[in-house]
Amino acid sequence: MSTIFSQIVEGEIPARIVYEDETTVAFLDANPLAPGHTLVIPRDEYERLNDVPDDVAAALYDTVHRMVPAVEESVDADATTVAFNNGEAAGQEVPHVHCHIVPRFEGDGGGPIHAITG
Ligand code: D5M
Repeated sequence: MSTIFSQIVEGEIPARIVYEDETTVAFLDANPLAPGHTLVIPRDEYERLNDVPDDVAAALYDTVHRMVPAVEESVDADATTVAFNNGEAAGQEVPHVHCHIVPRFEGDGGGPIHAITG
């Protein structure tokens, strides 16, 4: 049974994809904590960060690194919270590694985000 994110990668369910390459895909979170909340995933399904091979981890970081300024610019954010929920006890609901890029705004009252979850 493939994860909901694999179904997005395969085009089986719709998503607002904002970037994709050979190894990674970025799309808007369906339950955003702020406008522009974006998820970055490897195309292949790995449950946890430690399951991700080095080359895929490097590609994932590269995409996050590109997407952070693009996301900030797209919604005129002052900053971003960039985080992984890595494991169920940390609030990971979808067992397919994903990096949250959450736009932050001066005075948004969020403080440091301890748990990023939909
Ligand atoms: O975060 C899982 C995130 O995935 C949560 O913020 C909602 C988002 N989500 C769930 N289903 C979809 C679809 N179909 N499209 C876009 N975004 C989705 P976690 O860290 O696992 O709690």
